[in-house]
Amino acid sequence: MRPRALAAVFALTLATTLPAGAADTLRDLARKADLHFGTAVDVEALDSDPAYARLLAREFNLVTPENALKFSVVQPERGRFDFTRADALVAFAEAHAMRVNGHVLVWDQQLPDWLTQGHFSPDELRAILHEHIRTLVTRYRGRVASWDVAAEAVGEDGKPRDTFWSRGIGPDYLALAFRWAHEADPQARLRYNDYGGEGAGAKSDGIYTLVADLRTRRVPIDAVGLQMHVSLSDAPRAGDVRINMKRLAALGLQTDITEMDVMLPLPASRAALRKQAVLYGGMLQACLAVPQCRSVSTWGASDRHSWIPAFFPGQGAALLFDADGRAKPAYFGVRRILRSAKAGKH
Ligand code: 9MR
Repeated sequence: MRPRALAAVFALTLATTLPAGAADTLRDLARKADLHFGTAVDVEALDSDPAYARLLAREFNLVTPENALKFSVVQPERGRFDFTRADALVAFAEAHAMRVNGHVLVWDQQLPDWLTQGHFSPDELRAILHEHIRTLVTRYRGRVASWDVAAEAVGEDGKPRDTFWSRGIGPDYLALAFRWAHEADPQARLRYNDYGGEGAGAKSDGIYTLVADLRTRRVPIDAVGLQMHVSLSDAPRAGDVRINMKRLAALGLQTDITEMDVMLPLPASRAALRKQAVLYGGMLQACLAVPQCRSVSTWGASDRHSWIPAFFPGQGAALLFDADGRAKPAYFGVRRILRSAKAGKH
């Protein structure tokens, strides 16, 4: 189906299925708190699972394609770009007044073989990356409000990671990527996005040092994304997250919680689901306490479409809705906090 036609179908299904009391959805409460509430989207499931599409449209006002804009998906052969899935998501978002976050321009995973096996010189790699960024960002100029320009470039020790791009182009690849993205869409909000550096510690300090250096060099970076893939036993303290957001804000940077999920051992017990709700609520409160924190996104909407069970066997139930789209304790907790925040600082 063509993206426009797809969008029309979604608009129709939404109009006929919104429950009573829909004004109390996450997206409406978030808007009143001057925040966006988002999710990663499995674009294939948009087609095959109408209940999933309805859930997205009802609860979220910000979407990130989970995989549709990754290098190997969008440029499977050199110079041949495939925007089928990304276009469908952008059309869906426009039909439902959602913002789109583009994900991700420079990352060292999900790279196509033609690139990783290609033995390119540094100049050739620069040209390939420049062309890739220019093509994607130009195509969605004015339609994709923010981009994850670069992701996961810092190691656990806080030092820059050795990646395909740093080896191939040299350490300046990050600054170049931000400059090229800015040239292609000067209005887009440009973000650095990483995991495991949300609170206190070496990695968080390393990310801070990296983005502070970019700011000093007048590289066009606007925001830092804190991914927040956590478990009950391994999550940062919400107070440390708030402090980290504040020091990033002092550099002139906005922040977002970009990929939150809280994995639980399966089957998830009631006690674990309650603790999960507390964790989600604490991170949302950290964001609400810092005016520069502009959005909270989960890495998926329902447990039916989540990366966790495939990557961490025996774990799952990480999101706000269960596999049947039913709201979990974490959803009600988040909603309660948003409701009380609506007259807040944002
Ligand atoms: O959820 C994504 C999964 O479907 C992909 O197979 C995987 C590939 O590595 O990437 C997952 O998303 C990642 C995101 O793009 C960047 N941050 C970490 C996310 C979870 O691995």
